[in-house]
Amino acid sequence: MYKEFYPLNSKVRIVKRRYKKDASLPIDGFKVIIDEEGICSIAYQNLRAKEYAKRAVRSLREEDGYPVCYLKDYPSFPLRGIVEGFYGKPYTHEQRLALPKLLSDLKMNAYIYAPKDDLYHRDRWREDYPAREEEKLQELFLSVQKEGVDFFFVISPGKDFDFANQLDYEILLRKLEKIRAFGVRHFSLLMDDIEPKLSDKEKELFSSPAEAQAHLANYLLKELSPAKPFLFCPTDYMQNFDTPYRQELRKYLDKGIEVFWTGYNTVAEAITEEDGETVMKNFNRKPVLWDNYPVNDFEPKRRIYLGALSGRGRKLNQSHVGYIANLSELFECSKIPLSTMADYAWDCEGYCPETSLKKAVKGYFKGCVRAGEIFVSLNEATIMSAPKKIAKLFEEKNFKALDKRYKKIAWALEELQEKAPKAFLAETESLRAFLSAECKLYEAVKKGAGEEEIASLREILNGCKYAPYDLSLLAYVNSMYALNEPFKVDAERVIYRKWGKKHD
Ligand code: LTM
Repeated sequence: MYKEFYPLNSKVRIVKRRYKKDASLPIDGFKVIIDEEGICSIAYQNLRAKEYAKRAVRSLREEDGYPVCYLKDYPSFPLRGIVEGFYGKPYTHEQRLALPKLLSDLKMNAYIYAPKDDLYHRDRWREDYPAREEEKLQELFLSVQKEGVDFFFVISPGKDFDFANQLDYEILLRKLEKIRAFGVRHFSLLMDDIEPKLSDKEKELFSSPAEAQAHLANYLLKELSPAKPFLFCPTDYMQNFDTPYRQELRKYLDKGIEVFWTGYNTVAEAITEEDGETVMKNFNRKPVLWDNYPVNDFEPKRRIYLGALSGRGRKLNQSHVGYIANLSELFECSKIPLSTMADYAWDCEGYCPETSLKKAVKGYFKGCVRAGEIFVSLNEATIMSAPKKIAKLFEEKNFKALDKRYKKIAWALEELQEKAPKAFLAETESLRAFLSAECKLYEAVKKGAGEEEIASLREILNGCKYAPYDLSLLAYVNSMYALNEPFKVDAERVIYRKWGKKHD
C-alpha cells in the first residue's frame, strides 16, 4: 500500500504534529514518523505531498489510537493525471468543475485540457474564446489550482498552421499569453491526428514536418516560458519503433520539452517495458504515456470500458516521466477505470487490477456494490473480441450455467436502477436497455419463441447505442433462427487487431 511502512506493535494518541518541507524527497513524496510520545513528524516535498501525508495519517487512525510507525510514500510517475482529449461532446462546465477534487482524491496532479471538439482548441485555434467561455476556463483553472492540481491548457493548431508565416506564430503566442494572463502556467502543444505535409514555402525553411513542428514547440518554450513540464504530442505518437519523423524530432526538439506517446498503437492492449525503453531512445528522453483508456471514441464505438487498467508494464516508470489517462466522453463511467489508473500511476509495481477495481466499485456503487461488480464485469477493459467463455456455454448448451448468468444480470439491472447514482444511470441507459433486452431474448430463445418475437427484440437491440463486450447470445440466436436480418451489433464487432502486432 505504501512504498515503506513499518508499524510497531504499539498505539499512541497524537499529541503534536510537526511539518517540515523536504526538497530531497521524490516529487509529491512524503514521510511520516509517529513516535512513542505521540509526536507525528511529517516531511513533505511540496504542498500537494503535505496534503497526501495528512490523509495518510488520518487513514492510520484506529479505535485505540495511531500506530507508532515510519511511513514513506511517493508516486511511481512524477506526472499523473487525465487528459480531456477525446473526440465527441466535450464535458460540461459542471462536470469539469467536479474533476479537480476527484483528481486530488486519487493523488493525480494534472488536468490536461484538450477536448478535440472544443473549436477554439483545434479547428479555430487562431480565435480567442468568446468572453463567457473564457470566464469558464478561468473558473475551471482556479478550481483546479485550489485542489493542488496543475491545469494544462492545450492547443492543437496542426491542421492548418503555416510554419512559414511569422504571423501564425504570433497569433498562437498571443492566444496562449491571454490564457497565461489569468494564471495558467502549464501548456501543451499537440500535433496528433493531422496530415503532416509542408507547403513549398515551408519546405524552403524546414527539411521535414518534424523539424517544423519542433521549431514551433521550441519557439513557444522560449517565448511563453511555460512551467515544466511543457508537453508536446508528436504526429508519430503510436509506434514502438523508430521512424524518420522521430529521427528528425530528436534532432530538433529542445530537451526541455516532454513528449507524449500512446503505446504500440493508438489504443494499446499491452504496453511493455521493452516498448518503453525503445520509445525513450526514439525520442531521446523519457516520454509521457498518454494512455487511451477508458476513451471509447474509436471503432467499434459501442463499448463502454469499465474494467480495471491492465496490460501495462510494472516498471514503465523507469522509462517514462508521466502517466495520463484519456477519459471517455462518459464522465461518470470514466470514474471507475480512472480510479484503477490512478492506483497504477501512484504505484505501478504494486498495482493489482483486481484489488484496485474492487476498491473502485465499492467506492462508486455505494449500496449496490454486488450489482455494480456484475455490471462492470460485463464491460471489461478489452477492446478485442470477448473471451470464448460464454460462447462455449452456448456451444455446449449449458443452460444451467446460462440461466444463472441471465438471472444474475437481470437482478443486477434492477438493483442498479434503484440504487446506482443517477448520473451513471443516465449515461448507461442504452447499455442497460441492451442488457435487459438480452435477458428477454435469452428467455424467448429458451422457450422456443417464434421469429416474430425474436425479430422485435432484435429491433430493440439494434437500436441501442452501446453494447457489452460479450455477444455470444446474439451469435447463437443468429445460428438458431433463419432471421432475414442479423443482429447489427454482432456484424459490426470485429477483432480490433491481432494482439502484439507492430503498428505499421
Ligand atoms: O491519442 C491521441 C494522442 N490522439 C487521439 C485522441 O484524441 C483520441 O481520443 C484517441 C482515441 O481514439 N486517438 C487519438 O488518436
